[in-house]
Amino acid sequence: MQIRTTGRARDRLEIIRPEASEEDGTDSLASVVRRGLMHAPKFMPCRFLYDAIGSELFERICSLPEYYPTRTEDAILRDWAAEMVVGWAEATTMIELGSGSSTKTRRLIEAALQEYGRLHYVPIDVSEIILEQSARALIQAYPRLSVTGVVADYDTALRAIAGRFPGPKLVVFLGSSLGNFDDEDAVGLLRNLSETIGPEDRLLVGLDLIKDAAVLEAAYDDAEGITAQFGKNLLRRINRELGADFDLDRFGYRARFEAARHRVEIHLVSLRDQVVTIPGAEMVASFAEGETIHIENSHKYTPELIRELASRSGFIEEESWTDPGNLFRVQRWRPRD
Ligand code: AVJ
Repeated sequence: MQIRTTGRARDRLEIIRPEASEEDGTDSLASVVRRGLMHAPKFMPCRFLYDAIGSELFERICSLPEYYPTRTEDAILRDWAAEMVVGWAEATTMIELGSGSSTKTRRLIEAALQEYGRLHYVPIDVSEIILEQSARALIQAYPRLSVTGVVADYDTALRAIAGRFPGPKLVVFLGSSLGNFDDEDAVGLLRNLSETIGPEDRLLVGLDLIKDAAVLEAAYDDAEGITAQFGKNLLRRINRELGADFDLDRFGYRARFEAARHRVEIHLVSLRDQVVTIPGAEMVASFAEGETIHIENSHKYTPELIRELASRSGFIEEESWTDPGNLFRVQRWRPRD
């Protein structure tokens, strides 16, 4: 479908829902629960944290006093967005991985509209409701903006849009979202990208920097307990969707910075010996007191680690921007020729 870059708002919006291919294995919750809870040690992939309630809790996390990444990155974008989007002769397509509510991205959208007069924006997110709401708000707010929203996981989405948008592209990957991936998976995803985009295209990545462990741990275990709720919501989701009988009061929450692995590791901790029945996954899970489910990793970087990641993934760092406190870093990469 061809969409127009001016005119009535609804003519400037399309939403596509590409099917995941078999090999992308967007596994069902049941199969992931079986695999993860039978494994020793127990684990769950963090993408299951984001159901409707989880996405809402994450939005709340973003404005917590302890959770500095969102507002710090936003301040960097506020100060430098104009520099981040320059370098092309014509209007770019801006592709965003994990767009969420696109709040911070408005800085980049406004800067690009200023620079090129128009912009095509391609937000990619697994959450259809959030994607659609924010896309509607954006086209209402900016008459020279057109949007193709892609409801899919990253690999599926990138495959679906490959070759679809001619002209220069800026791919943005903000909020330290890449930090959820283990090193090898991050390199895999970035390599896929470096094969999709051309020599003139650029990648803008926001990553969280290594700092004092107490600051990092507070950011993932806030005083109000919102982040703990976000983690424990996974159990509530398994109860609801798979008919399980997790008692949330019998699980604690733990976030620790593991310096050697340069990441914050997040676990749910069984507060006693207990047995949980999960009919939808056709299993029973036993927990010893103190046993954990590893639910998330949030990787932290140094500038050297970031350059190393770029290089292993087929990119070269072109420019970078940090805040005065050196908490967070946004960098622009170009494909290595
Ligand atoms: C969405 C991966 C950027 O790691 O900081 C925040 C997720 N988890 N608090 C992060 C998260 C708990 C967040 N990312």
